[in-house]
Amino acid sequence: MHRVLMTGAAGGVGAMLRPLLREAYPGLVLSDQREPPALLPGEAFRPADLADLAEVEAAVEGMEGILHLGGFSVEGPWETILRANIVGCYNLFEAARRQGVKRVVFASSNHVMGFHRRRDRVGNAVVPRPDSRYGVSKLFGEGLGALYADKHGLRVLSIRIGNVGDRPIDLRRLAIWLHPEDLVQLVRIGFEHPDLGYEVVYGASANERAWWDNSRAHELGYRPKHRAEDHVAFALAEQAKLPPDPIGDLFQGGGFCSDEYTAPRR
Ligand code: 15L
Repeated sequence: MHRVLMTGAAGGVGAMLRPLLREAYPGLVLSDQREPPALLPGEAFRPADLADLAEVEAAVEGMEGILHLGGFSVEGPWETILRANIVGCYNLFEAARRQGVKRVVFASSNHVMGFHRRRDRVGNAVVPRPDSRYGVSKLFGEGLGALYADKHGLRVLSIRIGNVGDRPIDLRRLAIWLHPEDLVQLVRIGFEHPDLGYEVVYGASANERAWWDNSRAHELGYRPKHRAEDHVAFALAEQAKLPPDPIGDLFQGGGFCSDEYTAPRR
């Protein structure tokens, strides 16, 4: 895999992955609506608005693999989610098909499963319970990935990413934290595993408090190197600064669940 495109390159996760992915894929090409800061000499950038199929096709032309981080990365108004994550994700997969791209790694999200309770341990065969329009849009992206894999032979890995960063920043993140180096390991499985057709895995480091059964990722060779528990004092100290969230604290999606919540208390 030499020609790899990363969408959403100007975003937070894109910035963390850029230097790590460049080591693995020296020909890494970056895409976003705006140019990422501090472009290095020789670092290629292709601008594209995900809502514009022609622009997306131009960006993916000649690529073998795409890491699709692009889109809107939190809850937002329907019009925003529709444009960036529904239309945008369709355009990404359709452009990949038209341009003969071989593999797509799709940045899905833990918010596909957000309304599962924290006491439950969920694998990738459990019914999704999205916690937001954003979570639903990520589920749509997973569906597109499966469709383009089954119908058009694209090889697709959907990673239900937890929370990417240098360390877990509260109690919830002790369960779902993902170090950027571990994310790169999962991305590489998506680009390099010889038998990949369509797979869904969870994007979490080696977290003792995990709510997810990530055995499929392990079967595919994932061996996370980072442990949330190594940062437990910091995460709990940060948690102590937060107010209780009677709904969010029950569910895996946290504040994404309590936001706009109008159902009876559970
Ligand atoms: C996500 O999917 C978001 O992209 C990120 O900004 C965080 O909110 C993360 O989930 C999380 O659940 O912590």
